[in-house]
Amino acid sequence: MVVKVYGPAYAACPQRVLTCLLELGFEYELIPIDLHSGEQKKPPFLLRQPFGQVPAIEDGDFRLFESRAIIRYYAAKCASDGGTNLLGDTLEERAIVDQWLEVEVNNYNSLIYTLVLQLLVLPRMGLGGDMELVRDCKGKLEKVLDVYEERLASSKYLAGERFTIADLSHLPNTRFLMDEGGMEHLMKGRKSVYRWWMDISSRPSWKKVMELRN
Ligand SMILES: N[C@@H](CCC(=O)N[C@@H](CS)C(=O)NCC(=O)O)C(=O)O
Repeated sequence: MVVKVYGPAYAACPQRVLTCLLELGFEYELIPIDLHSGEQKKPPFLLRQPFGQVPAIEDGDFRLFESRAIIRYYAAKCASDGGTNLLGDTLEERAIVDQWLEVEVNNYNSLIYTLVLQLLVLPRMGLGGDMELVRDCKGKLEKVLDVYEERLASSKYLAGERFTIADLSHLPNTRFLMDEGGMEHLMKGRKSVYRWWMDISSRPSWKKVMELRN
């Protein structure tokens, strides 16, 4: 079954899902949603995602939204079918993957979400970003990255020695820091974090998603 992914390939949350599907070898069809015209807030799309945000998927009769729920689902499906395992083998390994996925949502994404809003979205709408808030978020992000540095100094990937969806989930937001966010120095200044970024961002799945943006 071909997985229909609703959402543009340039947006971070659909990128998370596309990278996961590519890693696991699921066939997909990308159905663009025009965020600029507000298509995600209109009734046909709201039937797929009642909060008016991308991505959403349709896989036969099965529908799902929330990018991290989607990647968890496909990772579990693939692992239980004996395919690529992006989750870990034991209950404990899987719990560590979950732990870092939660860190990504609560400690990492929450700060970067605010930075993207203040530095990209509001200026594009002709509104000035709140630079005090940006400074505060950057300071908090440095502390989070210090924790990552410590972890990644003794572990190849966040959840251990293998690449998992916990690492994958960090790709879209970390690209923002490295590119238009102008915060490359925060990564480069942390040897292990930077080594990790260079590793995960060189995976063919992510490179393909970067091509799909154009
Ligand atoms: N928690 C949701 C967040 C979805 C989200 O923030 N999507 C953004 C694109 S990355 C979006 O739809 N933005 C347009 C909007 O909010 O109207 C997920 O991970 O799927």
